[in-house]
Amino acid sequence: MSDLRVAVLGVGIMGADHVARLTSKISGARVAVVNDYLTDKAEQIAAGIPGCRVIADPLDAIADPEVDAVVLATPGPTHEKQLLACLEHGKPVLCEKPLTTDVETSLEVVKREAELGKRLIQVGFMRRFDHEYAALKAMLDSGELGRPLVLHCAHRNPAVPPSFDSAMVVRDSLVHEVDVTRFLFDEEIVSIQIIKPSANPGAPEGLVDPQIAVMRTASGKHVDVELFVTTGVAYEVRTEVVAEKGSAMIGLDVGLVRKTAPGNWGGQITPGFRERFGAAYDSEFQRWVDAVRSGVNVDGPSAWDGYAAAAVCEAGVQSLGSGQPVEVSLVSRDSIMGA
Ligand code: ISE
Repeated sequence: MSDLRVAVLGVGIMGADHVARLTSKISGARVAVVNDYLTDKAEQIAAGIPGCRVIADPLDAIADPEVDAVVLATPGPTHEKQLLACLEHGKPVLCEKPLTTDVETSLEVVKREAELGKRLIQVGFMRRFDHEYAALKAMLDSGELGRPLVLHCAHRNPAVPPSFDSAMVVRDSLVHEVDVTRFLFDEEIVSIQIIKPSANPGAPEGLVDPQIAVMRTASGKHVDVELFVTTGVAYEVRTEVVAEKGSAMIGLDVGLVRKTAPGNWGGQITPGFRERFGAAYDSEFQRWVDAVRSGVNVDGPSAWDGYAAAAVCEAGVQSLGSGQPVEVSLVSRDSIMGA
């Protein structure tokens, strides 16, 4: 079987990482086309990959007959048009979060894909491919812990770019715990409240940080998430499920433990999400490539997962403004996908 010819759209930090991953770590695929609004950057990346071309217009790159599948690592506001083009040309697409930047357009994308009757879209919620999250999910599904009741999470970043605002803490960071909750519990989130504790004096002016998100699932499970994106320390993502018959925790960052004189012990926290979730991205890409090549429907996070996450984040941003719990508004899944 010949290699999957992939177009990577957007070669900023994540896109360039994905180009490198597809080129040197993933089998069965090669980067055939790159595109970026910064043409020089695209040229520079293409020059390092044998047989890789630059196509200046992202829609032309999607339509190109020598492109079998697409990776979108472009800015969120461009996703809707690019996803619809992938659907129109029948090209499988792995889209970095967000699916689109608002709930209405996300729903439109879900509907258009459903009309095709074939899954072409996978959303890049990479945590589902992390071995610790996979082990936690398997443990919950095995029933060993009984019914899960509560989820406690911490999501800490050492720093964020200057453009990061308070709503992005919800839409860009919390969105991962939103997906993790839906993944682990197999149910929708019905309400969310964002609480604002004392602000970190080290956070940039105007950034509400930390934030605490309190969510409730359809069956009544409680989820709380501490979001703190300017810790100045390192990258920490911890997740603990408390269930009827015990609890389970991941993300302790206990790799190598060093013991040195005079009586010290310690280890290292991963510096950022690219290091912490590097192996998860690798396995996400390999599974996607394998599924697309073998003609099997992709089984990673779907357009619906992207839409549901967008709806929860929308309610979260409303709560950030009002301080009150906000109900999540979702259309019925069966009305789109069929029962
Ligand atoms: C970033 O966009 C990510 O996706 C990271 O996983 C997350 O930890 C970070 O807060 C986001 O800004």
